[in-house]
Amino acid sequence: MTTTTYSAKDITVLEGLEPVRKRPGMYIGGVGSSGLHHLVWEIVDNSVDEAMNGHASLIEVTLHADGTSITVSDNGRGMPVDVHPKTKKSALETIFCVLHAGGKFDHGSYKTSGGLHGVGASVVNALSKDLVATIKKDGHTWEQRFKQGKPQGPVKKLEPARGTGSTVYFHPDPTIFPKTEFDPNLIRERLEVASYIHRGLKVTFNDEVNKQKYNYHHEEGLTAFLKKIVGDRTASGANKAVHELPFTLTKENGVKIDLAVQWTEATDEFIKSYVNGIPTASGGTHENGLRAGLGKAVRNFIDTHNLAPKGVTLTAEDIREGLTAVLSIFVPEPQFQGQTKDRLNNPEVLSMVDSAVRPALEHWLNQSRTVAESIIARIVMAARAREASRAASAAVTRRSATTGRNALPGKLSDCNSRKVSDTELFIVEGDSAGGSAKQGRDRERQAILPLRGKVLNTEQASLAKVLENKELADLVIAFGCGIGKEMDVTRLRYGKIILLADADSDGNHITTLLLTFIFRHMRPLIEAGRVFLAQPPLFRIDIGKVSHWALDEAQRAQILEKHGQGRSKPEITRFKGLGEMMPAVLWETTLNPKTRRLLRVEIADMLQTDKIIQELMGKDAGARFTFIMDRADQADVDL
Ligand code: TTJ
Repeated sequence: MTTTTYSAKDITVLEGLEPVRKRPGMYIGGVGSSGLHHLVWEIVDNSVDEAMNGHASLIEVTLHADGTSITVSDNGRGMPVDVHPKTKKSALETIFCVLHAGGKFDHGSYKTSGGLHGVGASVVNALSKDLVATIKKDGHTWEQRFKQGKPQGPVKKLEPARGTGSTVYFHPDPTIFPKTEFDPNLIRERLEVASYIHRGLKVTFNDEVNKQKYNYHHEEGLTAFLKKIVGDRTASGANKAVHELPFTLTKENGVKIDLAVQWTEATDEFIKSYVNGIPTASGGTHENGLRAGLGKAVRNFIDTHNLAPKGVTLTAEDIREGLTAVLSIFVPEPQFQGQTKDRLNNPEVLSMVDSAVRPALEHWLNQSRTVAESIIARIVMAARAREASRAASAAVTRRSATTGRNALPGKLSDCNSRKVSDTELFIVEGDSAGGSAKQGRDRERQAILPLRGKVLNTEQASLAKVLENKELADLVIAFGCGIGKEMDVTRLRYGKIILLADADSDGNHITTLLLTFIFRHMRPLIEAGRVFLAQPPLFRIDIGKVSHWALDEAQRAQILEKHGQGRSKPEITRFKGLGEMMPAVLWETTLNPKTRRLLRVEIADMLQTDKIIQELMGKDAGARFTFIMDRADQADVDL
């Protein structure tokens, strides 16, 4: 890293701040929550840069009690306050008032900017109702104040001060942002991640809204991060690590690579990756380089030591099953891609990561033979489990494929239309509810599959075991798209899969079991947005001879307001069960696409979901019930 003395003359002057206030979206992506929080990342990134360059060790962030203003401070060198020869303004003022003002200190250091990031302190200033910069350097405190980006006077020299550092207080402008409340947890999490990525950095978060203080400091860096992730995923006893010490790698040659890897008993692959400190949830060339290098290292090791199993060939997925990893890289000019700009696209990065990982991992495997053997055993087990599942699911799929519709489950009342996008499969709990649904439905487009009795809890069951369960095997056949690694969403026989259960605790239980099954074994259906929850009404309101149905308390109030003023006294009953509903009423309230309300099942946060499901399905039966109920009134169901 080059160290340059940064002074006023190094700053390039570009333009003023009017364009930022006119079109904020161009600079921070939008004025919603994401844009609002960009302001925080932008300011914090400046302190992180100072720390990365070796000049600061502590960053303190305070979310003030009002929830809408923030102070960030560091113990770095302090932003320059000397006066610019051309503009006759302080360097500080230039940093905050000139768009894209950058200095020589950009060169040779990794900008934390990527995509929408790094737009500069000036953008934050332009979009803040108030901003105060306080600098300690040269034996004094210096201060300059701004409103909506405009200086309220020159930088002032205040009382004497020891030490150095920069502090910025800002309050986003409510005339720009419709909602200026920060999300404490979002900020906390980002700071925590930063403390792992920047090993040794001390970060504190003072959440004055919730009166909580957090101190983050990890000398172990990503190794500590990985330990936390594996620990979280181990919550229920499954997903344990198969070896104690992770494989770690830190390397700096053009790109800076930092990596920690551990194989676990989990059945999926879990990689968290970052580029210049920015999360890359959709992966990209860095993650692919990791996969490539890792695969080659393991294969080489297996070949060199004649460890290949008999009777089964190892696939790339077998090698990565249960793999848990954190990868952080720093590249000078990251290119981000995708709708949410969270996938790295620099092609050169793939081979850089690949060629760093392969030899290092191979060396590590050779150095730690017992560990290597546990890992290889894990991989071979994955391959054998895959073979067993494939055989089992092939048996089920064959049943549906060979004999066509004749092989469909006997209790499936199929729809007539074969135009997939038009059709819906309702999975209904119990025969009597199934009967009402069968009579009330639109036969052309709606199919009904009633489930009898309890569905198997699949959380800890192997795929082979799952398919021995008649209810679930029927479900898989009705879907027609296979299961596990063999599944193909494009073969799903219906446009929508809709779970329809009573709005009581039994109903919630069955919904939870089904969602767990789909999440574990047919996750692409959820990812493709094809899984929904139907919402049967909660209340019946009888007014005179007319019955009204309300999906929730809000609707109940609406109905009472609209129809309850007449002569007859409204009578409210809690809805008992789908089975007691007349088919026509079931159609009107729950099935009819024109009047019903559906919830689409979505996965908000994979790690969180995984953890919740494990905790709920793994052991504690009681907790399962609240799981769905708590979320039942949200617009989207976060599994
Ligand atoms: C650049 O090189 C000379 C000494 O000052 C260096 C600098 O600007 N460091 C710096 C900036 N440290 N911290 C910041 C900073 C901190 C916050 C909270 C906000 C902003 C915009 C910058």
